[in-house]
Amino acid sequence: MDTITAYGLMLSIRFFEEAIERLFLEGRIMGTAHTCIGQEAVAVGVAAALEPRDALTTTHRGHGHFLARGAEPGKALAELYGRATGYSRGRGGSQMMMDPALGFYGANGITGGSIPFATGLALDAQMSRSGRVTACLFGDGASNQGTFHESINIAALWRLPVLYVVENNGYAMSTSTARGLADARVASRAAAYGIPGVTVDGNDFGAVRAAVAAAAAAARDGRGPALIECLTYRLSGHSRGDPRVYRSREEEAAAWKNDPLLRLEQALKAQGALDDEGIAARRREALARIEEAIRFCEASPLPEPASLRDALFAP
Ligand SMILES: Cc1ncc(C[n+]2csc(CCOP(=O)(O)OP(=O)(O)O)c2C)c(N)n1
Ligand SMILES: [Mg+2]
Repeated sequence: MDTITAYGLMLSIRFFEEAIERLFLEGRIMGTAHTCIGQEAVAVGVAAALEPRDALTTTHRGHGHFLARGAEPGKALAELYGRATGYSRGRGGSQMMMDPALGFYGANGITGGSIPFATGLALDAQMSRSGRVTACLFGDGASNQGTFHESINIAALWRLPVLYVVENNGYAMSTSTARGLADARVASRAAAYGIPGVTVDGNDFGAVRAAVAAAAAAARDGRGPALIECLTYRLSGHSRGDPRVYRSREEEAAAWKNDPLLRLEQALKAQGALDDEGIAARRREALARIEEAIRFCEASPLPEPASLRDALFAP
């Protein structure tokens, strides 16, 4: 994936998430959602480093990961609208989107729940010799769950082809990492399991892609898992309606100066890859894609009541 394509994807994710926040306020979608504004470089950096045969698991904050992996914005948004055209036929909502055809095995409402799941996918890849690498995305808060330690221990022991990618966005709900992590560097925990642990600037698309690509090559080569910590910042609130009383507006203003989109725009301009007009055109195109997705959702039907019992494990 070239950098301009990556930039277009990051813009789509940003506008998708901003649209969701607006649609909630307008009462056009219901429930709740966790947006990833400020974390787009991690999503696209990871996706850009993977092959089509690889697998990805995500968290409650997973829209960006799904879009980066190639999901159609309209079908993803239709899940939040509860429409029959959604990836999970409108039954899953924000936290239950998935598409195995994209190697995207979905989100998990249980903090840390995707970590053993991804480890199992990697065990399958090893047993079937498929050459598939699984990237498991989760947050700093999830790294305090027992599943993190249990999974990494077994993956290290069995040299499973899995990459544990932690999005250290500074917060787990209202708890800052300073208050929640005994050692602020999640990557240092890799030493306990004898696997490589690296910390990268998670707002730098190129840095994330390079770290994940190197770890994926090693995992595919039978050298086992790695722990990659991407330092970023959740510019949005935790979920819908978060008044963000646990942090100051000054802290947020400083974080906006490190916005990954701004950073990539500056880099593209410095390289001469895009000028101001090129950037404005990319922004218009991405916004138009999201507006088209909204129109698609609003024109989509709700699921038929008679289909309510379809696709259940225990009908
Ligand atoms: C087992 C479990 N405990 C608590 C929660 C409530 N909860 C939802 S999101 C969240 C914070 C997760 O923080 P982090 O892993 O850093 O992800 P982020 O929200 O920052 O993306 C918590 C505690 C939950 N969903 N599952
Ligand atoms: Mg977090």
